[in-house]
Amino acid sequence: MRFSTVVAALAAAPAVVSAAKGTVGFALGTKEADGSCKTQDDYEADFDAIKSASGATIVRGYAAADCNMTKAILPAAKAKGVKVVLGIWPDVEESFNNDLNAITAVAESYQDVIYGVTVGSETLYRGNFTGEELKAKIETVKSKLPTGMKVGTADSWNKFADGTADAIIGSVDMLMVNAFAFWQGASRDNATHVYLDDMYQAVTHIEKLAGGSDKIEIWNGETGWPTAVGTDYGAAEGGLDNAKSFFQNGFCALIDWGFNAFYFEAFDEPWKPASIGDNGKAADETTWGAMTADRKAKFALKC
Ligand SMILES: *[C@@H]1O[C@H](CO)[C@@H](O)[C@H](O)[C@H]1NC(C)=O
Ligand SMILES: *[C@@H]1O[C@H](CO)[C@@H](O)[C@H](O)[C@H]1NC(C)=O
Ligand SMILES: CC(=O)N[C@H]1CO[C@H](CO)[C@@H](O)[C@@H]1O
Repeated sequence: MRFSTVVAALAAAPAVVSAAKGTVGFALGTKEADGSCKTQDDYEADFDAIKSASGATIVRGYAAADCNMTKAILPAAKAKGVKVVLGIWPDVEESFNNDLNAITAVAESYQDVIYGVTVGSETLYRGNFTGEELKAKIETVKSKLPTGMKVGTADSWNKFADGTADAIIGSVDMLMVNAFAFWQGASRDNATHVYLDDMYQAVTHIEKLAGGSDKIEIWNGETGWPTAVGTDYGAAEGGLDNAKSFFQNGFCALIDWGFNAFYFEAFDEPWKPASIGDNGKAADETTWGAMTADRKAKFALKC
């Protein structure tokens, strides 16, 4: 779809756009730069930095029991007026149970701080579950949480667009659609186009199936761009200026059109080991932060 068509479609369809700007959030890791688990004080420092640089007051995590995240982050969030989307990692039974227990232990007392719960991150993309299997996990979680607490999942945009996620649509309150123009090898100049097109395809499919735009709360669950030079993927080139361009022209465009979105991620994570990317090359995942590990914004973060 042409960029102008996407923009026209977004503008013409109240289904996916509202007059108000969307909400900016950040994905947040559980570890300090040296790999130690964050404490409540560390999360409070995170929130101070995020709020002052971007104005954002919502973050999301991935595995509630990892590093005892839930215990440390919720009091910090309450103190700083921040909301948290907690995650359950359902891929293996042990983490599913640990994360779920960590949340149910505090769900009642922190109902005002927990924005919602995601069951799984890209499990369909990895082929770990079918839609039906994921649906069962989501419904189990929903049955254990206080009534009214939002439950959903996060997955790659194409798994929503191509129908892989169809089975879960009737069981979720909230969906996180991940879309990385970078991992699609988009050049800097085409990144915004690719990103908006991904979101458009996923959102239109979800809304069609759900029977309207008011049925499921949709967020862009992750997007981002690494700042290290040399971390290229096809025509997508890592670097500070390219990341800044993507944040300010791509991410903020989505926000301007009324979508809510989480930038991946708040801070660099230098402790992360190199992983092998989809192209078989070593992928450096340490520099995706909008801020450095010592919490300094790399570029202007207000949309
Ligand atoms: C989490 O806290 C418990 C005590 O409440 C402790 O035994 C455990 O080692 C902690 N786990 C991590 C990963 O920090
Ligand atoms: C830009 O992205 C769109 C959508 O993915 C694609 O169709 C188009 O070929 C790309 N253009 C360039 C110049 O790479
Ligand atoms: C249900 C299922 O397929 N679970 C698998 C998900 O992936 C992990 C590894 O990441 C396996 O250990 C699980 O068995």
